[in-house]
Amino acid sequence: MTQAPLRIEAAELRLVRLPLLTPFTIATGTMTEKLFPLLTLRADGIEGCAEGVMDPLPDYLEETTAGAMAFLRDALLPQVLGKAFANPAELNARLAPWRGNQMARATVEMAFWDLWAKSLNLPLQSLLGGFGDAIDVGVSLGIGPIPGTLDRVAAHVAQGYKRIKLKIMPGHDLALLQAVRAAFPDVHLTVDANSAYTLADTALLQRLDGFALDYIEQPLAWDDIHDHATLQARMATPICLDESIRTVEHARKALQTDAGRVINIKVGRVGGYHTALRIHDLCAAFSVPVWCGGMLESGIGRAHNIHLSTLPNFTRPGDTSSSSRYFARDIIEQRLEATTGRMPVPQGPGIGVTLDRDFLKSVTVSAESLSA
Ligand code: OSB
Ligand code: MG
Repeated sequence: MTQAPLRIEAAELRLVRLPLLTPFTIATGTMTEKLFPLLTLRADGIEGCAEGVMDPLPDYLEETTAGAMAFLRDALLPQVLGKAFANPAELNARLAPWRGNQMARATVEMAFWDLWAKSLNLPLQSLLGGFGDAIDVGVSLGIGPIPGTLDRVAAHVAQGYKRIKLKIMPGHDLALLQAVRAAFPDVHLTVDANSAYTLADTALLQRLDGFALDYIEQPLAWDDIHDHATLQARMATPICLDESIRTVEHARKALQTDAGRVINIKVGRVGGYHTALRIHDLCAAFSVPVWCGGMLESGIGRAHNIHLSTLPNFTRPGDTSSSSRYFARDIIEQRLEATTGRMPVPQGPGIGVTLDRDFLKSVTVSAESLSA
């Protein structure tokens, strides 16, 4: 069977606002809602869908929701509308001349992968090279008072989550870990600093070695690799890089210099699957495990994350926990819920989930249709 190239006939770009059930606090600030671009691409009566993972303000990385909406509308989508692509690599080549803006370009690339998989009548995981019908998941707990955090750890351990990640920042680190480790001596525990420390904090960070953490995620600056290598040489706990890895070259430099011994792959952060797959393979070559991070995605981004997590080097539990932890109602018809720390892979072609159009309408801030 041969497949004709897919001509992208139309796109629908929405801005969607979903309230969060509980505020989520990390070192850089507190989120109370999820505001995100939702993109649908159409070809041959098929739809592919993806969401952008940028934040309203550039506090995790430098992209912003407003900037991404404009870049998508004015530049990225006009590059692909009316054009035919035989595969995602051809689409990527059209977007390649532009620099940065990984989250915006990932939105287009990921929607195309969903479309492409559906056109071939295959689940996305099969096209990506993954297998299996469920993945191991952990949970990421935001910053809050220690007693409440202990309750949240207990609740998620009881639900079977395979790893507990605690957000930390200066002033909210050692006492938190002492309390959690005392109460849960055997749980797989990690921390995520979202770039809140510097090498001046080396002595404090070395004390984290006493808590048997699986890894410490992104302790130093979001655009740093070099200082992470210096820190890794001075502590036993593996460093896991998140923000610092936005390209394959970043991953190569980090691996070659031992700046990180685990990598969090967020497909949105690295510009799409093309780069995510290459980082996955490069890490495997260095015997460095990866896992799939999250950005409090709706069911669309969550489904993408689950498919990616079925690749063989995703050997650590990801952050793709149950949708019901974040939202009272999601924008998809299916439910993405973990049981005993296992998240089922949505079945069917592409990402395997479908938009709940009526509910989506009620949470849409703006919608525009673009065609060639
Ligand atoms: O650093 O992994 C992060 C959420 C927002 C911004 C950055 C991060 C996170 C999370 C939550 O840790 C992951 C999730 O549950 O989606
Ligand atoms: Mg992180």
